[in-house]
Amino acid sequence: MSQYYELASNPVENYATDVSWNTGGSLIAAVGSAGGVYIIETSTQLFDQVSTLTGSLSSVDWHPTENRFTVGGVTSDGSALIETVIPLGNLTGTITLPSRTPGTAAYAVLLSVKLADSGGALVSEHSPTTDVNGYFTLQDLPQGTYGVWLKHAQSLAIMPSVNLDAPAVSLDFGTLAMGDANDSNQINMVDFSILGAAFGTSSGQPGYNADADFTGDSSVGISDFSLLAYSFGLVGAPPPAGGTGAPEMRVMETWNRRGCASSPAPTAAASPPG
Ligand SMILES: [Ca+2]
Ligand SMILES: [Ca+2]
Repeated sequence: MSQYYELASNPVENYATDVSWNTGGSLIAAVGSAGGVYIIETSTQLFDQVSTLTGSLSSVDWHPTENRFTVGGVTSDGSALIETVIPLGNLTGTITLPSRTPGTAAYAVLLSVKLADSGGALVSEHSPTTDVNGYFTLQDLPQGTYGVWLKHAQSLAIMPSVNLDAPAVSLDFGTLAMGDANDSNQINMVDFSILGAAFGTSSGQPGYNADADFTGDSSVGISDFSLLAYSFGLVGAPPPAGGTGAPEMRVMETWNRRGCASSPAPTAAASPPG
């Protein structure tokens, strides 16, 4: 029995002239007679068009140890072409906010997200806002394995690791520990004092301080105290230190210079019986 992946969304008549598997076989890169470079996820058969090069691309080879591949061929203007392509991926994250109701405005919050490489150095910084169900997406991240440091201004930071060696990856960050009124990444007496000074007030009243409203209901009360007390004495994950992530950022710039559009949403590939 055989199976094949049809590049159904390709807007031009095209056929694959070469394919190459990455190390481990989780991804396939394919190039076509009319240009276009595709990444196919082996397990799901989802694919992304990762380049809109036009011409006749005749070869593709994954680098044996690094997450990149090289494309060779002739472009539509007749130039010989050798390009290195780093696949980009999207990360969709979800958070849970205690004592808030999904589907309400209190669930749409600004987050600080920082990617760290395997050595703990900062790669990139992001400021996504979640939707009302706690979801956010970071687009066009260079693939690889990262620590993802995530903090809400009133929560302790967490830093799970994620493997982005796929066009679209999801990560559940779990429930945030709320109670950090001064955004210090520690929940201690300082936060308790801020909450105490505003206790019993609502938005618009004297003494109200939104920094102590951990539940997002525009008032400071017992439910906010409960969240603070639950995590009192805890410290969040330290943020990635230093580094500008130069190698990764160069990849992004190269990508942009080449005029490659961001990857479209993965589309289920047809797989007729073969
Ligand atoms: Ca604090
Ligand atoms: Ca509150």
